[in-house]
Amino acid sequence: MPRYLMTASAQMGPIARSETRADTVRRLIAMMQEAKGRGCELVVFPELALTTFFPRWLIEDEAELDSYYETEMPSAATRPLFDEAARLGIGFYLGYAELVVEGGVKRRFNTSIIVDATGRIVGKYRKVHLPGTAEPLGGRQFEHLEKRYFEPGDLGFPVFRGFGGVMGMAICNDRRWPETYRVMGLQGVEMVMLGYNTPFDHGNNQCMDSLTLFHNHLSMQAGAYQNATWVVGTAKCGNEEGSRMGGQSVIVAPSGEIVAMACTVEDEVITARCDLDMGNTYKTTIFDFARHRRPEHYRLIVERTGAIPPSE
Ligand code: ING
Repeated sequence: MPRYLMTASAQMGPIARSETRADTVRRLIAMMQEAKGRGCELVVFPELALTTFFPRWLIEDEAELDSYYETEMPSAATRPLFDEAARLGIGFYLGYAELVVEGGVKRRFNTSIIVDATGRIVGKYRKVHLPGTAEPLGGRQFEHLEKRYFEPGDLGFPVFRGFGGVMGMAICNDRRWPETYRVMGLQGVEMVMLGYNTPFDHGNNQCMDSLTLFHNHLSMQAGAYQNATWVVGTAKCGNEEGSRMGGQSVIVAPSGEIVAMACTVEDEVITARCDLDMGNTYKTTIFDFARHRRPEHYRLIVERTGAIPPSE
């Protein structure tokens, strides 16, 4: 009997700097209701889904910077999203900026959570691969200051049991790095959920920037296929405070095929019936890691090429 998981990717259009948490939570709830109405058990929201993509600006006032972070999850402003999820009986992935105080020190992370159909948080992830710079580059309309506003994630790439399978999370730039999927692939992941905010001008290089949408799908399709896992990639997109960001949210099968794709740059729900057993077709043949992978040789090969100094 296939383990079908009816899954939704809830793409968001732009979030204006002036939008409140109540505004964005209302938008998320509307898409959650549409996903449920279309029979879904899980809905994947974008990265930093509660605010505009603030790392595009140099923000020197600490109080203003702190205003983009959540100090508790759920908070009074986000509790309605959790309550509606429990009322509808649908789980969700949510990306947000996390601010915690540890030993009197503020720590800031680009974070995502998985919440089950009862409204309980069953997993948390903190973005490992932070693109951009810590200091402004200047000379461009928008910065990309994630290294200034977040620490690299300290939770690794864990997987979580839920929704009848093995679930994993990533965030935006993580999807470009094969290690992201492989660390979860080695843990038997069956679905990787991720949100992204991907501006078209990041590379400041016309050739590279013209391939933004291609590289978006290439990264997720490769990760899905090479680790025999579903990948759900959900954009926040459109013209957000003058910064144009790519959409084309997708649901990718373990075969690497795109089975659903958004076609607007607005709030848009796409859905797919995901057979969580589909990955086994690959995990027991061409990507049977036990039979075919040779980790003991990889280090030897790398050492011989000098990429990693030979171990003493
Ligand atoms: N954004 C972008 C991403 O990795 C980027 C940064 C854009 C990198 C385009 C390379 C090319 O999709 C975030 N938030 O990581």
